[in-house]
Amino acid sequence: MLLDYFLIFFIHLIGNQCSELRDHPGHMKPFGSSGPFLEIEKVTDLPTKTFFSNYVKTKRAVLMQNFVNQFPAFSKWNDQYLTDVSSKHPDYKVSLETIKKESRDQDTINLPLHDFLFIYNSSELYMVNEVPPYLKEDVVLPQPLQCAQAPSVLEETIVWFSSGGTSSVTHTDDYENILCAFDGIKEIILVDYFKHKKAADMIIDEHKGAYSTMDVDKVDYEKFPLLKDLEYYHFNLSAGDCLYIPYKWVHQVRSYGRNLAINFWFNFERIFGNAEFSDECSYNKLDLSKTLDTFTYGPVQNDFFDNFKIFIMRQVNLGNRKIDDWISLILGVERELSDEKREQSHDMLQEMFSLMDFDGNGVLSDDEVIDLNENVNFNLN
Ligand SMILES: [Ca+2]
Repeated sequence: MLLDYFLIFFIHLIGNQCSELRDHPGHMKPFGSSGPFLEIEKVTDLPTKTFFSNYVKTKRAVLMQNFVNQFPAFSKWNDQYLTDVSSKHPDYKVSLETIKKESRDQDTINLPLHDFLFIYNSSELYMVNEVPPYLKEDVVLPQPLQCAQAPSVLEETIVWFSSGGTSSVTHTDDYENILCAFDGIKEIILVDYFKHKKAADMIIDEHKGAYSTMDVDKVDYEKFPLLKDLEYYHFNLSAGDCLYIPYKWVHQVRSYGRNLAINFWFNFERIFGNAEFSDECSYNKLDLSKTLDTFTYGPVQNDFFDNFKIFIMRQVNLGNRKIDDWISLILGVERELSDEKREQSHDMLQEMFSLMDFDGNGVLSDDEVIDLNENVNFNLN
């Protein structure tokens, strides 16, 4: 009798929740379109030290207005100029996506840039490619990455070029990101991962590619019920502006009009613990001579220990500083483990953690991670 009562109660509760989700103003509408909305912070000047201490370290997005309109690429990169320059490099091919509404299983093709320019206005083609070597002299390193050791964080610089009408999946990046618009408008939807961790982890359901399988034009609140808890930053990124998207923040991007953007992916862990910038980096201005052809950058080959340390730094930077964070992080994704293996892993993690937590206070500090060295005996049994 009592059981029947509870059963009816639960069915009622679940039923109510479903109809509430179906009635949500955002149900079957574009991702993020129903709000609630938050106001994105805006700046017109951002020296390196301020950028790292106020935004990268604290994981806050910021819109940087008029940050690239002095770059040669901003004034020079019309179709004629790009055709002339790329015609001199017919062997260099750029990678092109073949449909404007992003699908991660779509085909890509490779063509010289001048061939793309000839057809991009009448096709679905979308160039997503590293800044070609012959164009690097037109692209300046953004102001916040210019001072002292900051340029060494740069991992990849990607050009996004289409005739507009593109729409990305809802996703997160593998790196910190500065996205700069050179032509056209980008409509951005951003979600603070750190404020909405549970919902964000549920929405980004394709873990390997770090994206969501949801249809960005028609989001299903019944399939992704925690969407109801999200708050969104929704704004346009105009030509000349850059946006800092912290690592892990969820974003979705649409583009309008001839659309040219460059994103600067960078790896904060490369200067983790070494980011004590001098005073000069509190007021450094944009130096137009720091173009991408004047220094080398890109992925670095690390040995096993360096990669391990970067992994730990990244986790600490994401706020995973306690043993419980580590257990849920590692054992949470290993769903297939037997109870015995789970117990063993649990003990191993605990032992590893206590080796890293040098002062034994149960919390990994920045200094403990910086001081971590190969001499710590990680040969756990
Ligand atoms: Ca500690």
